Amino acid sequence: MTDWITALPKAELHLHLEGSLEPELLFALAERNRIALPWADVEALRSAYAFNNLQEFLDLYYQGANVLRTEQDFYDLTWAYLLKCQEQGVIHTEPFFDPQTHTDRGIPFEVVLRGIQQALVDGEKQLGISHGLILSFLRHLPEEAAFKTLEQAMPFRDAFVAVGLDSSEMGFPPRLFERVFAKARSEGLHAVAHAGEEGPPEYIWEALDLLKIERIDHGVRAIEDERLMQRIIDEQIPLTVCPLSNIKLCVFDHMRQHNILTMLERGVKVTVNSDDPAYFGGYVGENFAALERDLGMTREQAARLASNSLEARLVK
Ligand code: ES4
Ligand code: ZN
Repeated sequence: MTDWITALPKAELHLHLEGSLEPELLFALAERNRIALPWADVEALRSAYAFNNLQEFLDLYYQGANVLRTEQDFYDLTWAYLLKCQEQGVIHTEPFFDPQTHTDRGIPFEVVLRGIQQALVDGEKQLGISHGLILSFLRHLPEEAAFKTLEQAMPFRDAFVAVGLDSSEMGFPPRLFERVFAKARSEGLHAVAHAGEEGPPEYIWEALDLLKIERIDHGVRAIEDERLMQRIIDEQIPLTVCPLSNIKLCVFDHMRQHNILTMLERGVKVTVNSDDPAYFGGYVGENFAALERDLGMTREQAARLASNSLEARLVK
């Protein structure tokens, strides 16, 4: 990664904290919590990071999250991510966490939240990195489970800025979560959602019109629908694009086919993000570097992408 990329002040707007769990920390937490792992060592785990689609990745990602048990575990996970931010010139982050991944394993909501929140507060004080935490619902689980999660979160309302929607996209359209998003918005929370990663443009329309989201996570399939493109450009709705993720999950065959710079030049407010950096081969800086290497991104384009990320923050 080159110095000029590091030097650009950037915000990261699409990052799953559970996806920043590096194999080394995963093994250390397994040992600390006396959990047996199905992989012999860090290398064996790393070599399992080969995916044909989103679901194959998610299966491993949920398995990895199983080592996260205590408040200290969630603190250590978040702190390691914030140190990466500092290293790479990320001055603001709006990370997701998936409470259901943990509460469904019997970890209390407040254990997860307190660990993450304490690290974020320390990161602000000690590293100067500002934040806005996003509570994300798992869309492969029922609406009722999302409602229950929102209820558990409400005593900690001030710890979040938004709700999100992630996990398996195909077969789980945004419309299934219209009511729970309405409830969250009535509590004054912002709304974002994964849409148009693997799913069709119709899912992006639903996320905008029914969930009333302010920012689209991924959204790369918007390019298939010209009327949708016009709306996104006219209303300057930000897209949190994750280039290395899209290649690892076979959304595009090769980085040379990625549409992020085409979108940028058409006037879409696209941003560069890492999604699940421990699994996809890098943090924000490595994502920028891949765009330079394979798409010939210029410094001027990089500066616009970085400036978009600051403008697209929910927390300013
Ligand atoms: C995710 Cl890349 C991606 N898509 C949907 N849900 C997710 N959760 C973690 N990473
Ligand atoms: Zn994501």
